[in-house]
Amino acid sequence: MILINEFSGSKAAVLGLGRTGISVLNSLNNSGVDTVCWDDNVDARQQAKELGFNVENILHGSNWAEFDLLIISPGISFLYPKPHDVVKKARQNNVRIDNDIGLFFSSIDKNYWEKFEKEPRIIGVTGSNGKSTTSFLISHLIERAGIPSEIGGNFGKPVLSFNPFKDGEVKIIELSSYQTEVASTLKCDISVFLNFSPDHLDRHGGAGGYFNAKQRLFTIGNSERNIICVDNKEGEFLFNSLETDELARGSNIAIASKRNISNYGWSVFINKGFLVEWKNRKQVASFDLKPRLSFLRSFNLQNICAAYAVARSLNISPKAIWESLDSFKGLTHRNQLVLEKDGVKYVNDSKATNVEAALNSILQYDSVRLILGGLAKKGGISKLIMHMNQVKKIYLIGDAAKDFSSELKGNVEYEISKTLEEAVNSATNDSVAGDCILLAPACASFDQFKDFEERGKKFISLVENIKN
Ligand code: UMA
Repeated sequence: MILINEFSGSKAAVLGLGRTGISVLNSLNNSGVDTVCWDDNVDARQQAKELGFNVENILHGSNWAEFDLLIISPGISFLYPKPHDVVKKARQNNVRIDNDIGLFFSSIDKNYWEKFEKEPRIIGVTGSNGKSTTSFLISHLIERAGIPSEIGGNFGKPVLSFNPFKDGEVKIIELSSYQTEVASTLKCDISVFLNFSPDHLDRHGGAGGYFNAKQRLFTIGNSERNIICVDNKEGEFLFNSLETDELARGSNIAIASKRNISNYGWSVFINKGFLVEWKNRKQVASFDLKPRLSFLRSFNLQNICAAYAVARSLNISPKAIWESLDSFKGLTHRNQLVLEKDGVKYVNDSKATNVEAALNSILQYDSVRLILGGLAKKGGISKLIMHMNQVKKIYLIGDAAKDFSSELKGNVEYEISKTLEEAVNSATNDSVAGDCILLAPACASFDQFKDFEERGKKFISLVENIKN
C-alpha cells in the first residue's frame, strides 16, 4: 500500500466504492486521514460497511465545511455529461477534488525519494488503444532485464494498492482519460502517448475534451522523457508542441509504425519490415521483423515501438530488448488466439471496445468472420465499413445489432445473431479452412455482460466447447 503523508490530520470524503474507492480508503485511513465514503449503489455501500468503513450520505447528510478533500473514482462524472451531484457540492464548498492518481503522485516528495540508492522510476502510458498491451510489454522487457517492476492503474490494480517502492524499481501506470482528467498531479519520469481515436466522448464533452484529458499527462506532467507516436495527427501535434520547449528538445522520442522518421532527433520506427532506432541522425539499431512479423503484429507494431523506446530510455540494450520480445505472450482478451481447429482460428479481442481497436484486429487477418456489437459507442461504424475487404461475414450481437445492420446493408453480408453463443455457433458452421472467427465487438459490453473480461471469458468457454 502507498501512504500519503501530506494529508495526515485532514478529513476526506470518498465517492465510488469499487476497486479504486476501497484502495483509497485503505491508504488514507492508514495515513492518518479521517474518511467518510459513499456510493450510489446500495450493495457497494453495504460491502464497504462490512469492511468497517465509515459510510455516510455525503450528498445530503454531511457537513461539507469539515471536508478538506473529495476523492472520486474513474467511473464518476467530473465534467460531462454533467458533474456528479457530489462533485457539484464539493465545488460549491470549495473542497479540493482529486483522484487516486493525484494522491499517488502527491505521496512522492523529495524526502521520500532521497532514501533510495537507486531512484525508482514511474512510467505513465496513455492513448486510446493498446495501453494495456504496451504496459504489459514494458513490464516484460524490463523484468527480463533484471529490473523489478509493478504494473497498475487502469490496467486493474489501483495505484494506491501498489507495494511501497523498492530500490531501482519501475512502476508502470496505465492511465485512462477518466484518470488523467481529474488527477491534480501527474509526475511520471517517462510518459507515453500511443494514439488517439474518438472514445468516451460522452464523458469528455467531445473529442476535444478527450484529447485534452490525455494531453494533461504531458502538459502538467513535465516528464524527463516523452515518448510520442506520430502515426496520427494528434500525436504529431503533441510531439511538435513539446519540442517547442528548448530544455525538453531532443529528450523526447518519436515513434511511428508505418514510416521512416529518422529526421526526428531520436526516433524508433518500423520501415520496410525493420524495427529501427535513430538518434542524432545516426542509426543505433535495426532488426529484421519479417521472419516474426505475424507473431509481432498481433501485439500491434505501435505498441512494440513504444515499449522498445521505454526500455531504451531505461538503458536496456537493443539486443536484450530484441531477445526478450520473442518470449512475450500477450494479454488475455487482446487479440488472443484461443483455438486453431481444422484451419479455422478463433481470436478473442473482447477488449476492442471501439471502432479503431476493432479495425486494428480485422486488418491482421485475411479472411474474417467478425462478431460485432454490444452497447454502441458514439460515432457509428462507418470507419469500419470502409475496410471490409477481409471480412466475409458479420455476426451482430447485443443492443447495437439493429442500428449496425442498417449501416451494414449493401456493404457486407451479415446476420443478427443476438447472443455471443449464437454468433460463435453460426460463424463456426459457416467457416472454412483459412477463416478467422474474430470477436472484436467495437462496443462496450454492459448490455449483456459485466465487463469486457466477462464477455471474453464467455467467448473462450464457447470456443473450448468446440474444441472438445
Ligand atoms: N459509482 C457511483 N456513482 C456513479 C458512478 C459510479 O457511485 O455515478 C460507483 C459504482 O456504483 C461502483 C463504483 O463507483 O461501486 C465503481 O467505480 P469505477 O467505475 O471507477 O470502477 P473501479 O472498480 O474503481 O475501477 C476503476 C476503472 N474503471 C473505470 O474506469 C470505469 C478500471 O478500469 C481500473 O482498472 C480500476 O479503477 C483500477 O484503476 C476499467 C475500465 O473499464 C478496466 N476502464 C476504461 C477503459 O479501459 O476503457 C476507462
